[in-house]
Amino acid sequence: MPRRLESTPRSDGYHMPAEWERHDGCWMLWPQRRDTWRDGGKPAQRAFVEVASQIARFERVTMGVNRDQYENARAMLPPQVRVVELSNNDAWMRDMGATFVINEQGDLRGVDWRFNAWGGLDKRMYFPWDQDQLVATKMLEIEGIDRYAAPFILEGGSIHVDGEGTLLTTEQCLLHPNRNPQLSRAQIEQGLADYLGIRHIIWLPLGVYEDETDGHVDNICCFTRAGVVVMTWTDDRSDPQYARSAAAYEALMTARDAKGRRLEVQKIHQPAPMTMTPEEASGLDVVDSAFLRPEGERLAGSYINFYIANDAILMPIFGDRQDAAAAQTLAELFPQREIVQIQAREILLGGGNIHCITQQQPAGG
Ligand code: KQY
Repeated sequence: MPRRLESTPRSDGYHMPAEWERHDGCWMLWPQRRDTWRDGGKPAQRAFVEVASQIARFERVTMGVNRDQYENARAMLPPQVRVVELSNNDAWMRDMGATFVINEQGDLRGVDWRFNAWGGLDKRMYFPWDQDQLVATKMLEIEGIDRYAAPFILEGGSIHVDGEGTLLTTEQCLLHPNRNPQLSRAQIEQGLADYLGIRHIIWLPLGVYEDETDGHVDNICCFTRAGVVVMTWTDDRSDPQYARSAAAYEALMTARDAKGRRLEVQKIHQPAPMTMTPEEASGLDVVDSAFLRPEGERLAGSYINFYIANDAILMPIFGDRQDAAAAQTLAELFPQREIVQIQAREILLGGGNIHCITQQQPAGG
């Protein structure tokens, strides 16, 4: 039986590897929440099937499903995707799932963060999240992997690492009073060092405009290899994203990583601003306990929210004139990987994208 460990990954010689290191597989959760996914989740389910099917060409995929959707998910997903009953309140495996850490021998362990649905009851009101809080424990139990219970709130989408000691995040999210108001910045930095085995943090001020996660880094910037990052950009100075991307660019250009290197910073132009249509908004259930998502609301569209699979990049596209250029840039940044483009508006309507709905399990030694 897997153990709950009272030490920390850092003290035990574990660290979070980079996403481009070899995976054993990928974890996802099945969308059905009617106040997040329109039309009872059906359009999103089709998009998740496409993501899972494409990732399964490169690594094994496990889909966690609530019991009332088990048969439907099993029927919609191809046989090579493993479907397991795994209760959840919503489908953002990046944020609810375990973050895997590895040691020199290739042994794996999992970090189970505290989760409050992107800000608790203060603002977001994605109540309840009691089942989401248990997802990491259960996936580690299924895999027989020992677990560290981190004593602070963190979502997987709010961090990226280079696997060589550097972590990338945003002040907007990690220092937001709706996450860990009892902790100082220094204490948060210490927690990240202890539970992810990192030595150096690059702080970006803000995430993407109107990103309801309070600016998860995985929508604005990520490492593509050690020393190289790619970020979302706009040339339109009148767009509210301009100042955010410019501030991130400035921070990245003056940063050094854990090994003292300056970063190479690549840009991908964002898709044209997208908003929720009246038809899309009317397909959502309105409940008091959920964040209201009205028509006309700007969607936090970004090409940066891609998943690095074994030998492939799964990238969101939106039917936008920037799609082709974004795919070309990613092909240049990942010359050894197939670039798989997925129409991802239905995932974006829920508040995130492909990176947010996936969680890699590194290959052990
Ligand atoms: O990690 C994400 N971007 C998911 C945010 C979802 C918020 C709930 N709709």
